[in-house]
Amino acid sequence: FSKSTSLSFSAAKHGSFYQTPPKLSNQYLEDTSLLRYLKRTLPQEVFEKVNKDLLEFGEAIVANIDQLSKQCEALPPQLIIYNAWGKREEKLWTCDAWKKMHNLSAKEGLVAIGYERKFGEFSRLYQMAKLYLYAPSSGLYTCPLAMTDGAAKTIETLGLTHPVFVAAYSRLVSRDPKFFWTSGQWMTERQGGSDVAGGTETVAFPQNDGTFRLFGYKWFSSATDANIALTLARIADSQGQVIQGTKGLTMFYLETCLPEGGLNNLEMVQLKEKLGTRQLPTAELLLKGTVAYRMSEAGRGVAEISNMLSMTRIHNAIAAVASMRRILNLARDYSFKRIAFGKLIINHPLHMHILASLETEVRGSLLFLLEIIHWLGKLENGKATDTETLLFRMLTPVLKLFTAKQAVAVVSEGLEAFGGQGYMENTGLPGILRDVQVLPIWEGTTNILSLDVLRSISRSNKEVLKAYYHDILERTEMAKSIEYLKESYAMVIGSLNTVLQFVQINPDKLEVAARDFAYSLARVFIV
Ligand code: UCC
Ligand code: FAD
Repeated sequence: FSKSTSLSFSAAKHGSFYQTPPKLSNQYLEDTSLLRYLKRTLPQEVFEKVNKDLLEFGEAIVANIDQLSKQCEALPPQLIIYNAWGKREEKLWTCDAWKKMHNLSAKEGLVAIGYERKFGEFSRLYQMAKLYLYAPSSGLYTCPLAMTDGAAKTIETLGLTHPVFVAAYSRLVSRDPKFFWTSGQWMTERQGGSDVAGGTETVAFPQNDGTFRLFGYKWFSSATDANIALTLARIADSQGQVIQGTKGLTMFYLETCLPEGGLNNLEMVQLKEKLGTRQLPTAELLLKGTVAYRMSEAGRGVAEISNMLSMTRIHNAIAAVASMRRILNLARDYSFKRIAFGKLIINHPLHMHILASLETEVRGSLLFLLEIIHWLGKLENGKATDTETLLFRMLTPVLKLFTAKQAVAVVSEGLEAFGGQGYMENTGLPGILRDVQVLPIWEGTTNILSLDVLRSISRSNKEVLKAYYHDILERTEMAKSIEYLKESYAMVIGSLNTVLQFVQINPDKLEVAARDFAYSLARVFIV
C-alpha cells in the first residue's frame, strides 16, 4: 500500500470524500411559479406588502423554524397515563418545539390573516401562501391550524352568536400566542370514517342549562392538545332514543378542558402508532359526559360540518403541493452537488428529464391550488361570480384528491433522486414520504371525494359542468390564435369535450368511473 492510502483509512479515518448535502434556501425565492402568480394577481400595493412578509418568513423558516420541525419529529408526543406511583394522570406531553410552533403560528397570523381580511379578496392568497411556505417545516403544526381555520370558518359561516362561540372565534383568529386556541375535528368512529352517518354512535343528552353531555368513542383525534373540537353526535330524546342515519347527526362544539382545570369528562385512551405524522398527538378518545354546545340545527350535522371539511381539504392540498415543492427543490439543489460517471447528475439528460417532469407536475398542482384559494377569497368578500361559486364547490374535492395522490407519487420519485441517501432517516427525507401518505386518506379518501364531485354535480343539476366548460373555453381563448399553441389548444378542447360527453352518455357508469372522471377534470383544468 502507498503511505497516503493507508493513512487515510487508518484509525478513526473513514476515507476523505464527504458528499455536500442539499441545502434548504429561502423557499419563497426558490418558487418562481408562486412569485409570478402573486405578482400577476395581487394589486401592486398589496403585492409589495405580501412580498415583504413572505420574504422575511421564508428567511425565518431557513434560519430556525425548520430546525424546530426536526425536533417535533425527533421528540414525538407521549401520553402519560399513570404517574410513577400508580395515580392516573392522563397527561399529554409535547416537546418545546411543538409549543413554539403554536406561538409562532399565532404571531405570524397563519389563521388570523384569513379573517382580518386586510387585503380583501387577496387575504386568503396571502395567508395560504404563507402556510404553503411553512407546511414542510412546521412539524405538522399545519394540521391543527387547518382544523382551527375550519372551525373559525364554520362559526363565521353559520353566523353563530352564542357568547361561547363568539369567544371561541376571537381566540381561533388571534395573533396573541397566549390567547390563541386551536381546534380539533372529531368525526371518525370505529365503524366509519367515510360513512360517518353509518358509523356515529356518540349520543348527546340535553341538559337543563341548554348544554349537552356527550357519550361515545372517537377513533381518531389528530390534534388532541387542541383547545376545542367540532364533533358529531345523535341527540337522545326523553326516552333515550336517537335517529339513525345522516338525519340523526348534529354538530357540537366542545372545549377539551374545563374552566376549573382538568379534562372535560373525556379520556385519552391511547395514542395511535402510525406510519407517519408521528409529530401529531393522534389519540383515541372516550367521551364520558363531555359538556358540549349544539352548533348546527338538529339533524344538520353533516351538512354544517362540511363548512369545516371544505377548508381542511384546501389545507390538505397546501400540504400536498408544499411537500412536492420541498422534495423537488432539495433534489434540484442536490443535482448540482452530486457527481456520478464523471459529471454532476444535473448534466445527465435522463436525470434532468425526470426533475423537469416533476417540476411540471408541481407547477400544475400549485396553480390549481392558488386558483381555488383565490376563489375562496373572492367568495368571502362578495366578489365571486356565479361560475366561480359553482366551480369552487366542485373543484375543491378534485383539488384535494388530485394533489394528495400526486404528492405520494412525486415525493416517492423525489426520494429516488437522492439515491440511497433518500432512504436514510438522518437526512430527514423519508419522513416527507411517510407524512404525505396520509394526505389521500384523511379528510375524505380519494374514492369518497370522487363521489363528492358527483354529489356536487347532481346538486347543481349539472350547471357546474356548464360553468366548467365555459371557464376552460375562456381560459384557453388566447391560445386558439397563437400558432405554436394551436395543437395543444385542440388537445385540451378535445379532452374537455370527451370528459363532458362521458357524463351525458354514461350516467350509469359514473360511480365506477368517478375517480378517473375527477382526475380528468383536474388534468384539463391544470393544462
Ligand atoms: O380526517 C380528519 C382530520 C384529519 C386531520 C386534519 C388534516 C387537515 C389537513 C392538514 C394538512 C397537514 S377529520 C375526518 C374527515 N372525514 C371526512 O372527510 C368524511 C368523509 N366522508 C364524506 O365526506 C362523506 O361524503 C359524507 C360523510 C359527507 C357522506 O355522508 P352522507 O350521510 O352520505 O351525506 P349526504 O346525505 O350525501 O349529505 C348530507 C348533507 C347534504 O346536504 P343537504 O342535506 O342540504 O342536501 C350534502 O349536500 O351534507 C352535504 N354535503 C356537503 N356539502 C356533504 N358533503 C358536502 C361537501 N363536501 N360540501 C358541501
Ligand atoms: P373506510 O371508510 O372504512 O374506508 C376503507 C376503504 O373503502 C377506503 O379505501 C375508502 O375509499 C373505501 N370506501 C368507503 N366507502 C366507499 C364508497 N362508498 N365507494 C367507494 N369506496 C369506498 N378522523 C377524524 O374525525 N378526526 C381526526 O382528527 C382524524 N385524524 C386522523 C389522523 C390519521 C393519521 C389518520 C390515518 C386518520 C385520521 N382520521 C381522523 C380518520 C380519517 O378521516 C378516516 O380514516 C378516513 O376518513 C377514512 O375512514 P375509515 O378509516 O373508516 O375508512
